[in-house]
Amino acid sequence: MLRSHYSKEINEEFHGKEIKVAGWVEDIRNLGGIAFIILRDREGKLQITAIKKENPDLFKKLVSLPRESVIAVEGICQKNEKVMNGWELLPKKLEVLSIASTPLPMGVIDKVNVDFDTRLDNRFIDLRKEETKAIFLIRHSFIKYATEFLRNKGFIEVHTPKITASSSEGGTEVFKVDYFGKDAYLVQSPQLYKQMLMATGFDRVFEIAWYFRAEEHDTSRHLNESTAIDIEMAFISDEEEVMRIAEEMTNYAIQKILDENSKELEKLNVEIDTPSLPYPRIKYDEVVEILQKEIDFKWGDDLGTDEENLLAKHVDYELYFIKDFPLETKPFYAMPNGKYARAFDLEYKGMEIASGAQRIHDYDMLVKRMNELGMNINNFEDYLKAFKYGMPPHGGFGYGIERFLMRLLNLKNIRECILFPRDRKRLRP
Ligand code: AMO
Repeated sequence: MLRSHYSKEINEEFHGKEIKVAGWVEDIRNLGGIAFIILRDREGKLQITAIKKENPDLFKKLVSLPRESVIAVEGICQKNEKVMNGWELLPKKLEVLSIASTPLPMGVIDKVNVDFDTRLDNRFIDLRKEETKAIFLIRHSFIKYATEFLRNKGFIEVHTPKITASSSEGGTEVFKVDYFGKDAYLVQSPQLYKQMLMATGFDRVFEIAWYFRAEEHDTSRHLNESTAIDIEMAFISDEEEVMRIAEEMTNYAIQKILDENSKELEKLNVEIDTPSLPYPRIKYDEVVEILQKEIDFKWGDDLGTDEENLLAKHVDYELYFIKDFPLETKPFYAMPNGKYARAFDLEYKGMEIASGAQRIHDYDMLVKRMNELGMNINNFEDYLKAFKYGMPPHGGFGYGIERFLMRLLNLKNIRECILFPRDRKRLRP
């Protein structure tokens, strides 16, 4: 065993006891007869205090290690009010597990600002930084608790194909792949599959989904490969039932993050209040009225970044829904309601983080709608078949994980929220 304890596990009972810690050499301060080594592990840091005359060989080996080398140290815990965390380790045995090359491509504790590309090029080191790591610990909590909420509400976790024969969200924004000589595509979302699953009797499903979108634009809020929490639920009477799941899931996860991630939130300098339920609902028609007071905006126009930002200035809430969109602005599968769609977007600080709808579940109506939109229904044969033999009313949403985190943590670039971002320029690492 290379490690008996993490640094943070040391407490009063450990004084005078022997333990084994392991991690990265963050810093070395050699004063000649005594040296202070900061060892960093996943949970925190610990000072190793080496005294030359007590063990000259070990001392020499320790102080000559390049920063960020990996070691395991066996030693005696000693209480010391004067050192970080109130504890130090007096080393007895040292194992060098990996020597780091020099110079490092970027520092871990240095205060100098490294540009974002250098950080992403060296993501494995960037993730050693406490602020970067904090984002992913909060991401972990968000997914853990959002899905815990869904499981508690009877949703079943599913995994649908990522390579398909047809596109789900329409448009040309698909990545084509060669599938044994046939054309195939990476899925834009699990939309078609999660709807087909509503014809099975599963009733409520969710998926941590991968979205692949060959969108050309290079913005701070778009990724070409992103992740989402997708849900679909059957036997609903309207889209409001779906919206309630979205808002309650959000509040549940935020509350848990507040309970469990105070250290990480502090590292990122973020203060959060749990929003009150229900979130306000703003109808698209009201949005038009608000926007028309300031800009040229016609009924039927899509809401872009500028419009969303402008709207946010007129709303006193951080999280709110926009609903009752013009039918034409929403995908073919959204349930019509006169000239409107039973669809909604969830906005967070002026950016769409999720969108959803009640869907068309009637086969004839769906085919009619697809024809109206000029879609080739032959490409959707398998999807449409699921509507012919018993399909209950249903609806769902897709909830962007990176978008949510970006807003929760006030981050300027969505790439901060995914380990190895894929964008127009970045296919590596
Ligand atoms: P939509 O296309 O609105 O809806 O996507 C749902 C949510 O996914 C996130 N998202 C993205 N995040 C980062 N980069 C991207 N390129 C990107 N594209 C989407 C956003 C968005 O709100 N099938 C429907 C959902 C449904 O109705 O169930 C869909 O995909 O947060």
